Amino acid sequence: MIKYWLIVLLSLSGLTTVQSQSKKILAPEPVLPLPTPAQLQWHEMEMNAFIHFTTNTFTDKEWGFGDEKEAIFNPTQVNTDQWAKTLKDAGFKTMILTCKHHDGFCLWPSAYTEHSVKNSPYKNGKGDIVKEASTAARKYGLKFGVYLSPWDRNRADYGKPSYLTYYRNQLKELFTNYGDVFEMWFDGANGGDGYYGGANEKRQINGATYYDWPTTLQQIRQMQPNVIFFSDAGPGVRWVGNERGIAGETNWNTISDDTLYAGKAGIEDLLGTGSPDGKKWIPAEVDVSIRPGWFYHATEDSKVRTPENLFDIYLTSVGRGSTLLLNIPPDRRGLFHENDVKSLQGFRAILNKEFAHNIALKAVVKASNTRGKSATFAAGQVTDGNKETYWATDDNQTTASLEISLANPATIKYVVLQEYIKLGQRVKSFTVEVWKDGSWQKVAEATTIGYKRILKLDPVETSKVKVTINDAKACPVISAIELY
Ligand code: FUL
Repeated sequence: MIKYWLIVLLSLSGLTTVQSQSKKILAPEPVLPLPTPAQLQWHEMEMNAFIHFTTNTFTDKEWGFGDEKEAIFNPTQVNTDQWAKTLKDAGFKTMILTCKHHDGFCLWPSAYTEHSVKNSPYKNGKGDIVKEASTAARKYGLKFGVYLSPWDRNRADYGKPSYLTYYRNQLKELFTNYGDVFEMWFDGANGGDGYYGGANEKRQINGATYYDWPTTLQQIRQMQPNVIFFSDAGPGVRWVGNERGIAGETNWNTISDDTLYAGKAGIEDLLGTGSPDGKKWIPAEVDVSIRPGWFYHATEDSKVRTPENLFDIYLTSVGRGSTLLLNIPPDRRGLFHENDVKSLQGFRAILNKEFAHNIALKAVVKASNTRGKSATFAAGQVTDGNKETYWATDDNQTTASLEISLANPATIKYVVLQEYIKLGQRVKSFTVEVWKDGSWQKVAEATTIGYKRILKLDPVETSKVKVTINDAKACPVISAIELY
């Protein structure tokens, strides 16, 4: 009787193991480290947008010196709904705004400086771009993120301890007055010449110690516990090491933070690839601009990335297990320029066309090994259209293959794979073959999968596709394979 109640209690509490006929087969042990729930959410978003807007938009600079007059910030047709709607329609999930760039001009009426929109002609000093952008983001179902440049070329006390108080006070304003902040972006540019309240000099700070980041992050977490921190070193997400839109072909979400710190030279490759034995889950974020510059310059109206180029970037970012952070800078009117909007629409059209129909959905799949021969971990879980179910092998099995049989022969251009990263990132290498002219022919070979991997093939007609995991840190755990 006692035993019976124990079993009932266990099953009610959800502690029961997975059932396979009469035998219980346990799910694989996780491979550490694991993503936090907020990081998981970040992975699932796939495409986020950056918005660079400040006095630079009006001075044609990329890095304002800090001596720009507030009067030059004069956009006459700001329409943050246009930003948000354009982004939403293109499939973006977040809007991260440069609330303050290196020049120090604040897009909101901060109580701690005169160098802000409140002294500009914009809405006669009554405007607040941070409020307008965050409100529009929410209206269109986008999350909101903030960029607050640590380097401030306007502030007289930049480099002194009092500047930290100023910086933290501003974070307090941003994290308490504008609703939920999904991501906080700390760029790595630091120190150098600037206006500095009229000093007009060069100031160097020690990037590793001056900002006392642990204290700042703790203060932010007290206001908003789930915010994702971006910096070269994380701790939420890391820089990918370049601004060209390219993640490593091998891309581990894991890295050890003692190999990193903001501004450390020569680690670009490591940032792109991560390390298989990394002690922390700090995935790479691919930040890149739709134009050559981060800010709007009329001379670059003809240099907006084409839809095809944006799609290539999608493949080298999202398609390599990363998240794309694409910058679209508003122009002097305060609108996304027509060329940028057109390009984003074209990009969306390509995505819709290329990934219109998953040929593998509900297809029959056979595995060379299935964990405990359990239906719960069976091969068919990769084609069931549900990311929460997965195929897994027995614990000692780090090599295994899946054979997908299509109902009718079809031409395949893309293979999309996903690992069930809630149990850690595992796959080190895999191969894709297709059945052609009576034999298996290799069409692709790659290393990591992670949250998502997209392989572009030379289009090939086939009725069977075989994916072989050649090596993994532990038994593979694959939640999806799609064919397009
Ligand atoms: C860098 C900055 O220096 C650039 O101006 C831009 O904001 C880029 C996204 O981050 O650190």
